[in-house]
Amino acid sequence: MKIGIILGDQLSHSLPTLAQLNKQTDRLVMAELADEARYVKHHQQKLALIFSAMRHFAAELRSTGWQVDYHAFGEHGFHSFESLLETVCDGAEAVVVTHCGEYRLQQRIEHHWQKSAGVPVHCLEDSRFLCAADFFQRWASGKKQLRMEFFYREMRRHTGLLMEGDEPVGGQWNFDSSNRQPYKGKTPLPPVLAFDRDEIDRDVLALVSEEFADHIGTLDDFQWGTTSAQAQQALDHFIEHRLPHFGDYQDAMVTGEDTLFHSLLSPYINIGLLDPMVVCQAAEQAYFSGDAPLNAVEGFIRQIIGWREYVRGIYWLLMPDYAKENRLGNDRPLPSYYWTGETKMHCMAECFRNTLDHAYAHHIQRLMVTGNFALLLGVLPEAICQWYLEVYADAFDWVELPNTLGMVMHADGGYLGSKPYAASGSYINRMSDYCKHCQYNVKTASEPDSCPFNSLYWHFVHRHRQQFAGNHRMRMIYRNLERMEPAKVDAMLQRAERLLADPDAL
Ligand code: FAD
Ligand code: DLZ
Ligand code: SF4
Repeated sequence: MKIGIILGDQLSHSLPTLAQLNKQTDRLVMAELADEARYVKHHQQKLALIFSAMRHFAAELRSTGWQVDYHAFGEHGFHSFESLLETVCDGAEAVVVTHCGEYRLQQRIEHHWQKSAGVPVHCLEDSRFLCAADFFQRWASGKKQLRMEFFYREMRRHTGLLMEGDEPVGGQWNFDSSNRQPYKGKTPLPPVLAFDRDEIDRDVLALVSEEFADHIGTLDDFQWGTTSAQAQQALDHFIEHRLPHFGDYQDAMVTGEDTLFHSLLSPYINIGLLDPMVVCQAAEQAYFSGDAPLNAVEGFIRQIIGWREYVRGIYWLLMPDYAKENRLGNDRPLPSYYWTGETKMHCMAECFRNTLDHAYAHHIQRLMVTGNFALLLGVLPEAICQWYLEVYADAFDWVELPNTLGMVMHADGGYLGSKPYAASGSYINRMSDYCKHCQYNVKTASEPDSCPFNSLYWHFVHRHRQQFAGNHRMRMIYRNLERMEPAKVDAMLQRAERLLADPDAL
């Protein structure tokens, strides 16, 4: 008899562990563990999603004939996988597990599990990704800097998505330049998708509110699907109501509109309830049937077969050293409003509200508002990485870390992206209505009520001159700084210094 351990983000019927085992003779083990639930203080909705989806998945497995031992939180004495293995492996000949998404836990699987289990542990490659780790290594080897765009083209060829022979459909690989419209309210927003809650959901919500009340966020507006059928409903809903406008408004932000035309599919894909290729094929089909335009479908598919696979490749290529990178030498703590949401900066307050209420923020909110601000401030990468890992329902180390440390903080020296995504308030003003509702003035930089992003942006550019002046993509920015009147530059830098002395006051 073999034991298959299924982790909380391995909720796929196509999981290699299942293919390797025999329903009749082997047993599956799943456990809600204190060490996993508490090693960072995950948002309450993230915990509820993972536990409820795990319980539903165990029930689905049982209904298809698997023998599953499920250990619910508080109903067993194991705090870690090691203590679980010490007990559940009696009489087993081996343990089977699929490669974990996190370096921390994978290390434990490789170096500690066998000792605890007392039998061999077989770790299988995770076939649910579209790019195998060794393919990425071959592609990356010998390159000083990696560029997502070239990796993405390889992935288009590899998957055949939106391809006509060896050529991209529409004659162009990337339609990003058509995906930068602000949202002015002309296109109606998509209808809301709500899921019925069952007893499993109710039990888990009660458990999380009792046991994890000290974790960030609330459960009041828990809207995530927790079964593979609900995840499929979310996909269908996205394809019909959101995908047609996904491209146009991909970078837009609007007060009170927390999702716009984004898919909200990342948690389902990351925990295994949806297969990334199935998601992309559904989007591709919408293009071929004339239900969604090419800029939307290409933009969406690029996020999944491009960015998602690219950051995973980088993670496994560079861990564990990657997590320690801090090439800009940042050391500031995270201001308290990252936890409370209470700040006068309206753009930040909106992103924090979405984060606290839904364990969600869309990409531009993460990258250009809360991330950009942490970059401009010079926050210690480790602190901001931990925050992103805790607060989002879709956050797992393999995807969160390269996005935060590489894309947002540029702490890897530009290995992941060629230039930092630093921006002043003008970018936020162009892409949103936030500045209209803000106490700060986005048009000025050195007055007492000036937008903090403005002076901090120029302070960032000025203090990192040595790192970035030679970067051809930043040449124009340094030219602009040089052309400014010295008195104006001084006033901006002085204002930035005052803000940096007490960022919590903003
Ligand atoms: P959509 O805008 O609808 O995009 C479609 C899909 O593309 C997503 O569901 C996701 O699977 C994929 N995708 C898009 N962008 C990325 C990206 N940069 N990296 C990987 N996949 C991408 N995504 C996570 O899944 N988990 C994280 O922990 C995470 N942390 C992030 C931290 C920071 C600082 C930043 C800037 C981005 C992070 N992202 C993360 C990427 C992205 O913001 C989310 O995938 C996206 O916002 C999820 O919402 P959605 O499903 O509505 O996405
Ligand atoms: C994130 C998470 C949480 C919160 N809880 C559990 C759990 O109780 N049991 C479990 O098997 N997995 C959990 N996970 C996921 C793992 O901590 C880990 O992040 C992923 O397996 C990494 O790929
Ligand atoms: Fe944000 Fe500045 Fe605009 Fe206020 S003025 S919303 S702080 S960008």
